[in-house]
Amino acid sequence: MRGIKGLVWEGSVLDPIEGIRFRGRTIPDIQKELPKAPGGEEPLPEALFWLLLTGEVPTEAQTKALSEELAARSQLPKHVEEIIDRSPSHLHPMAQFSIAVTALESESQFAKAYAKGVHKSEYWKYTYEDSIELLAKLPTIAAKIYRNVFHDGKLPAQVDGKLDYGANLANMLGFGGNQEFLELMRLYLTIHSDHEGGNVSAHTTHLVGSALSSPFLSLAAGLNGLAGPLHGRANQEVLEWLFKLKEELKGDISKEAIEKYLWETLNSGRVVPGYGHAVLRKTDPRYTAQREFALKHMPDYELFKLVSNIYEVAPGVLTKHGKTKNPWPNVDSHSGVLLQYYGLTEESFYTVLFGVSRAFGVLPQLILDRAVGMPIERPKSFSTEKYIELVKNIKAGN
Ligand code: HAX
Repeated sequence: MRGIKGLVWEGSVLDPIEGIRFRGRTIPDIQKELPKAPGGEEPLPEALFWLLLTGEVPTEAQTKALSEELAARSQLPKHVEEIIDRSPSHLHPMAQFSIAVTALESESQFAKAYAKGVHKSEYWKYTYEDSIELLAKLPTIAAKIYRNVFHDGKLPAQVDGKLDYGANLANMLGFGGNQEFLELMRLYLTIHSDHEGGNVSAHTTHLVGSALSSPFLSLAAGLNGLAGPLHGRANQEVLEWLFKLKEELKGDISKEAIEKYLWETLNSGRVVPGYGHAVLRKTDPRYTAQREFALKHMPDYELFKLVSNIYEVAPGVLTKHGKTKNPWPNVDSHSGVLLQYYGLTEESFYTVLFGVSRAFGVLPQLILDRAVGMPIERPKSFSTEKYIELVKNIKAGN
């Protein structure tokens, strides 16, 4: 269905050359226009949620009120905590994340209101309530999974009602002492949020939501799609691929050695993770924003230099290979390196952070879908045999 225009999505539009615009604003625009934390430089994701939902940039006071509301609603129900704590550590963090979000269904005001027979003109209000509740709880879920799987199972900090969303997430993960990491979280959560409606996670959330499943069930479905290696898990794949490259090249990260490794990947029938895109035909501006962050905060970091060298070689190799329509890097090519630098080295966790962010993009649309009474999504399908018949008829001029 590549290129078929068949969805309505208000929050963002993706231009193949220019990249993403959130309600008409580029990434540099939102970096400039959205409210920041005191002393901070990067935009706050909760301000982006406001923008995506309403089309308006919130004031600092409005953003602060939203940060406070999200912090106040961050506590998990006991059964969700228990489900996370009982998950075995070999269960992928994204599977744990999806299970925990599904288990929040018990809290759904929408599901309860629907069961009571509330009028459909009211659906959006309950969807809004559920969405705020869900966003509020995601950092605690993510941090619990991270601390359980990779550390001692204890949260090093509780949510602080005075802090913004990114800061609370960073604190609970255990990186609270580092102001640069806090800034990275704010930037990361903002730029990974929305990428128009047709990508797997956004489309799935919208599709499942169209059956009037609650925001909890709808987002969980989207997260399951985000967990795929061709979508959000590409950020994990990139790191694994980089480490193998480093091992095989034994420290030689010259362009010639990288080129040889790229060909080995392609000739073995695998994709080069972090490169290519279904819509983009240029370097992803989300890649560029992260590259600029790296140039500012870690210009001499070895892994960043490696990513930069690959950036100089891979587009040429992929063009020569001749398959991919877009030989340029996407968002996932860069995100993991930044996290590695600050000590968040467990790459199988990275897609969870992407998932927290993606909620900021897909939930506003779910609220709007309910507000305008979007119908259930149900495209028509045919068997291959029927398609052959249709094509034959077209060829015969019938
Ligand atoms: N390396 C090798 N081959 C690639 C490639 C890559 N990075 N990107 C595309 N191709 C191949 C495709 O596999 C396809 O080959 P076949 O004809 O043999 O099936 C061919 O080029 C044409 O594909 P395309 O039209 O250019 O790309 P698609 O729209 O089908 O797929 C993908 C887009 C992003 C899935 C694809 O480019 C890819 O697999 N990239 C690597 C994985 C990745 O980085 N995914 C993250 C994308 C961003 C995102 O969603 N983040 O969450």
